Amino acid sequence: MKKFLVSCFFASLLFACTEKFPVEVINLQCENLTGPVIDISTPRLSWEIVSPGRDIRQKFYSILVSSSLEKLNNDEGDLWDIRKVKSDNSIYVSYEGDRLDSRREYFWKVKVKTNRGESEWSKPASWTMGLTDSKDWQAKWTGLNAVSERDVLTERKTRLAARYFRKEFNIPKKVEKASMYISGLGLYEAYINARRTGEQVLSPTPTDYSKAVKYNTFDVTDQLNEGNNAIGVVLGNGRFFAMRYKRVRDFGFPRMILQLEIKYADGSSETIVSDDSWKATAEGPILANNEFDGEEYDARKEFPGWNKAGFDDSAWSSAELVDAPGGQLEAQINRNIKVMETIRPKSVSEIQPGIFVMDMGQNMVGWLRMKVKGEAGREVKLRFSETLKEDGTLYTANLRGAAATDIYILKGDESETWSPSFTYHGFRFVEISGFPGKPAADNFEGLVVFDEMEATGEFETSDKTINQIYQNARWGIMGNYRGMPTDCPQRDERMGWLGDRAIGSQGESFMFNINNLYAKWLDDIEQAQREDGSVPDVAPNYWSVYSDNMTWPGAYVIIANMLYDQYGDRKPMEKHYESMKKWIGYMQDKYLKDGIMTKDTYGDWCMPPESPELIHSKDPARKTDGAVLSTTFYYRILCILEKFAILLEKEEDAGVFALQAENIKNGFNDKYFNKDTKQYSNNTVTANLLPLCFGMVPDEYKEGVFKNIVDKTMGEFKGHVSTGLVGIQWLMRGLTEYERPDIAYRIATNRDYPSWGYMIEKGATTIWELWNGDTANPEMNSGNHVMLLGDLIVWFYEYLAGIQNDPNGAGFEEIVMKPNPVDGLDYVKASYKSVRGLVKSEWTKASGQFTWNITVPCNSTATVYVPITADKNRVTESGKKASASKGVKFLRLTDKYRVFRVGSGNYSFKVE
Ligand code: RAM
Repeated sequence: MKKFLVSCFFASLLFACTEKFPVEVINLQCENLTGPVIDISTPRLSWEIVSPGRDIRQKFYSILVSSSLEKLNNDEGDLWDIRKVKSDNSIYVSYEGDRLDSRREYFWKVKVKTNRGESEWSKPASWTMGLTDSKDWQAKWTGLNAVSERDVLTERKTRLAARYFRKEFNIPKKVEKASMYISGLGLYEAYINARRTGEQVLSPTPTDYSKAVKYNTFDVTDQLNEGNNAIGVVLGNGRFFAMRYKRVRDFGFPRMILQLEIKYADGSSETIVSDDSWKATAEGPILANNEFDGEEYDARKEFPGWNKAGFDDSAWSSAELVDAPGGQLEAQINRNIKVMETIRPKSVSEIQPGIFVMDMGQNMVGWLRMKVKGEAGREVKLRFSETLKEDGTLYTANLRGAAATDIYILKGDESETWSPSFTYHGFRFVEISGFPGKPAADNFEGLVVFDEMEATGEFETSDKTINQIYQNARWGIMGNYRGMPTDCPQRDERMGWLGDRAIGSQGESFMFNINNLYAKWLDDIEQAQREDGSVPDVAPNYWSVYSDNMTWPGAYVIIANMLYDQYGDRKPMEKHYESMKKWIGYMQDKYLKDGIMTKDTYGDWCMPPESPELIHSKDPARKTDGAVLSTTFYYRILCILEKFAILLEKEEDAGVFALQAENIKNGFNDKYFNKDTKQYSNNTVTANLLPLCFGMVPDEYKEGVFKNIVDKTMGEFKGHVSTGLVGIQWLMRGLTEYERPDIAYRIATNRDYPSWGYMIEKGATTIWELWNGDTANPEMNSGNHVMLLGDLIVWFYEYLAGIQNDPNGAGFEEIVMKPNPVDGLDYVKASYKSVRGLVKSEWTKASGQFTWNITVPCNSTATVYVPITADKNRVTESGKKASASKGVKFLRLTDKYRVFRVGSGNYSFKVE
């Protein structure tokens, strides 16, 4: 004690004697997941530290990994035992213990020592290894290649009945543990003894099945009985069997691989595998299923008891051994899709005798659950649409070739409840016909489906338009997750377009924990890369679009960068570095001419056109030159690649990228910049904005270039957006960085055309594909696209609330908290669950006083910009002069902010 006091005394000569606080380690994650099944030999472990104290920083960590919970509880880390490792790192610590075996569950815990106290061991967590070796798979790819009578396989249309498979087996003794590994392509539903396995829908996650196939793992111990048992599997088309023969990629008839491993209490084991001993049929109730067209279900064709033991399957044929799809079998670590919410319809009205239109009140993605009672053979038809025509009937022109129709044929039971298995719709309205009697809202429920990812952000302001836009964006974003980010959920497209998600993904990262989903998408992109280096515009490449440009494929690099910045995850950049380099080399060789990246495909896609019915502007004065887009993006991508090369310690590459960037900047400025007018190219907002935001504009011209952006926006466009998908990715941040958050705020709150608020005025509950989505040609006017959000959500969190990962660091280790309290906003409340824990920012402006409560997670520090004005600049924290408050260090004064540095903890600032 005496010794401690003495050292404390000496330490206090340097800084105040360190106060101790309780510290706890929580939220243990392996590969970003709680309790996952993985097949990665060096999984990465992360944890969070919580404490009521301020300025808590990790100094040491200890990790134990054990082969049993018992051992772990006895502090016996028989696989990995590392104690007191001097490190401040609490995320993505690579496992370096003994070899991990297939099928085993591993238990782990963490303990940390911080600058202000030590934690106890955390609660135990675990992960399970999947089948890590291809030899572990004894199961065979099994299918049914026959075409049933109702199947249609023409160029423009495909219709295929679902395939049903069953297998009975006997369990003679007590089961200790049973695990089921399954991949059913395109989609599967599995049952054991009539009970559904897992809650997932539309699974497994979609891939290029010739390159990778994801399997799911379930602990099914509870589903087995002693005696006779049965497994039943239903296969739907998903993205495997082509939804259209023309244009959409086809992988063949549905097939599956399933392995059920049973460990008995007496130590013996047994494995049930998919093979030709199974029985199969395509004559079941799902007559047709197709994500574009819907599902047809004849309840009279159900076979009661088919997924239980004892069913007479003599009419079924033998399942066939089929070719493997070719892709590597891997444990799926991006989450499966699930029914995440249910909503009640708002109204049902009869628009013609026997024809009803139901309004869900929200443009949603998923399907209906219907309760119905009527005579056998009656056909209820459900047609889906996003909007209505003026006469109250469905507007389906924008669905293009997608039939988006479900059909249910009644079996005549007392009460029948049905929802489809292998389709989904993007809809707000449903036309119901054939319903026995009058359907009521009570007969239906809307099941909202998307990838089961943790919601990480909350955002609210005093502005109703902003709040509604945020909600519309949220519905659009979640509705377009389908194991990949899709462009739209309703028409015959639903593809993973790269360009739509470049900066948008950063905004999404505030709302959902998208790390594993986007890491998987980068794999999809890599798998779609051509031998010569070309990266497609769509991945997985169910549509083959290799048009070579910078703005769409560039998302490959931009998203890897987002995963590093937002999550501190180096793996995506490491894993994809070589393919990115190959891609940029390919583009250089083919399209770099005289210092300009010449190739572009889409322009500033979907900018507001000059007349309402147009999809794309024809006016050369409004359109940004393609080479301006591709060259600026090329420059930006070189800068990111240089950053990657530095982080990966590839100095030579870093030098090359830096030099290339410098050259392209000069070439670009020579060709496109007019020093007299301070304009780039034809002076569109996008043409000036991109070089400005990317750092290509010489310092002395920055102001002039920005003035052109302001003049154009406020003059010709009267305070409205004038960009498409490309410019919008930087617009809100660009305006704010150059001190005009008021214009960004105006753009965000406009209610007239073109704006997100205009969409709301016109009844939108999601975000449209086109600014003029209400008047344009229906060929391309989805009501649920997220690409025009650009950097809006990023701006909400980083600039309105002021929660931003410090661009010099990664994963919110250093946080920049810099709100922009624009005139018109009274409050902003936001929270974000970062990889290091909760970050919060809540500010209010009332009676001339600015109050700001913030939370900084343990093991992070924040640079805090407290907004001041000429007459209001006295800053307090928890009632004390801020610079004198504990844990708060004054850094500097700017004309708009008093800047402090704080450690973790809760702070309450006031400016008077
Ligand atoms: C359309 C989609 C998509 C876009 C491409 C270029 O098919 O709307 O969102 O990225 O075009």
